[in-house]
Amino acid sequence: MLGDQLTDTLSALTEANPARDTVVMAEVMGEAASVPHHPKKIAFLFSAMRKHAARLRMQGWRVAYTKLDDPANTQTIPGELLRRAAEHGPTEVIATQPGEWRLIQALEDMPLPVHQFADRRFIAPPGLFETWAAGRGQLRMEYFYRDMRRLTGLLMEGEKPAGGKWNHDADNRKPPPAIIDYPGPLHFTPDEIVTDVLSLIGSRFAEAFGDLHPFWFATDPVQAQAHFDHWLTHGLPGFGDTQDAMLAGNGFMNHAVIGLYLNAGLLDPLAVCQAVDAEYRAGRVAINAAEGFIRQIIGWREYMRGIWHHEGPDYARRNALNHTRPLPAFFWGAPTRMACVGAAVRQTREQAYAHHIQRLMVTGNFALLAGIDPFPVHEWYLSVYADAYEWVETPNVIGMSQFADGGIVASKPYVSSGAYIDRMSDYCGGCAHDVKARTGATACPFNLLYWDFVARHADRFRTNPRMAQIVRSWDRMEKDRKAVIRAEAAAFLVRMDAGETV
Ligand code: FAD
Ligand code: DLZ
Ligand code: SF4
Repeated sequence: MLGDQLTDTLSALTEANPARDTVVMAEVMGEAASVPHHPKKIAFLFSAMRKHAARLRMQGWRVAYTKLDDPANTQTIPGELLRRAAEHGPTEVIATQPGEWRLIQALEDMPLPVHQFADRRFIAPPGLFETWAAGRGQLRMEYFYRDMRRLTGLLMEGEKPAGGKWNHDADNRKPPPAIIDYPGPLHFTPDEIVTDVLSLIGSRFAEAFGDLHPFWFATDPVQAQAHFDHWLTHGLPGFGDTQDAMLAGNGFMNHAVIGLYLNAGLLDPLAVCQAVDAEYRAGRVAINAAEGFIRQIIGWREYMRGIWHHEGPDYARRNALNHTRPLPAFFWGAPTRMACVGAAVRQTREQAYAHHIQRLMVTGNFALLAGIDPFPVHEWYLSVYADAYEWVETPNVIGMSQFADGGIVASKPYVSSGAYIDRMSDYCGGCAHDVKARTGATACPFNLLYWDFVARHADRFRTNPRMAQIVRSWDRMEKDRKAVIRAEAAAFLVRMDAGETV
């Protein structure tokens, strides 16, 4: 049972027999250091794993649990399975398919029979996405989502969508209000188990990017549910209205901050959607809040799982736009003069969290505009967020954010100039760059790089219906102005690559 498989109804458990089988769980450097995970993420997983092991024992399971600092620890998942196999003499391993191709392969390569059962913790039954995708030219989330609404009955009135239309996203793109009522996620004081884990992680991962303290995450299903209930009452009502907005002084806005709990198995995706559906039906929240949230889970989350599985192991290495620039040091906390990027990275370092628009339209947007190699971008996202696992992170980064899959997930690249960030946040007021300046010494880098990106990829995007108009604007721009933009963008990138503070 892996660190993100902490669910009582996990397929490997329902296939197993407590009178015969041993549950193997292991804290290993092979996973903890597979990428430089944020210390809060490792502390969260190890705490939740230890508590889950204790619960399983109470339920009558025999659990062989390896702590990270156990001298006998082989420090890999296959190594621990083999060590436990030698101790307990089993004939086979029963597993739930991991959410990372590297581990699926490692289990397949074991010198023991390993049965990898489908992960049934998703709302779509195994195989549904493949059936839906078969024979389709384009795999657009919106159509998959509508089928998921029909399948689950969530926000449905008979055959029709509640509120009269399927998608209320147009109501969820408002600039930030001056005040957010929601006080943010519930904080949990570390208990004895968590405190032990924190001292282990503090000593073993002291050099890693990310602040371990203060540590406030929920680490068991009861706490995760208490946090979700708190958000349902206080956060959900404003979720739609503030969904895309960003404030320098509020990293969480009305977001649910449940990705880490859903992905590790502490919350159930269908149950959280049913709770939101009930709030809407009781008249306590507007349709744009309820629909906006439910779409993220039964739409985007399920669709991303399907894409990851459908596209296979080479997906993380896609690079449709042939971007090759190394990831700048400011992604790892080096100073930057860009207030928006600085705020998103700082919050990521402090909380192992940034909300969707910060990930997509600040850090992701910058990486795409600057032509950064998508593979290190993918490794960065996989490392720094507490909710990041390959199955959900790669379709979001390689597909949605970096357009590196050539347009499977996104019908156009998610790029914008500084104007979008200015409209949706209060970052620009405190920035050394001038968001209104398109060229010149003070020009916002997003403005320069936006047109440079359009120019570099004009041939590819001229035939894209959603990009053609922008390419035409570039084509029509005066020659001298184009030359200035391209020269200034190039000079910016040279300074950035040289490690200057930009
Ligand atoms: P909320 O905004 O409150 O949304 C509720 C839930 O909806 C989330 O917890 C999540 O389970 C689901 N959801 C929302 N958007 C998406 C999406 N695009 N894909 C899948 N599920 C979604 N999400 C991850 O779970 N893990 C990742 O590693 C991850 N990497 C991302 C990288 C990039 C570049 C981008 C643009 C998005 C990424 N996302 C990822 C999606 C999304 O940003 C996070 O799910 C969300 O920010 C988590 O915070 P929350 O729980 O407060 O979400
Ligand atoms: C992310 C992670 C980390 C940091 N550590 C462990 C670990 O020590 N033991 C474990 O079983 N799982 C860990 N995980 C989660 C796995 O990396 C995850 O199961 C795969 O990436 C598939 O999603
Ligand atoms: Fe970001 Fe540009 Fe605004 Fe500065 S001016 S915060 S770099 S968008």
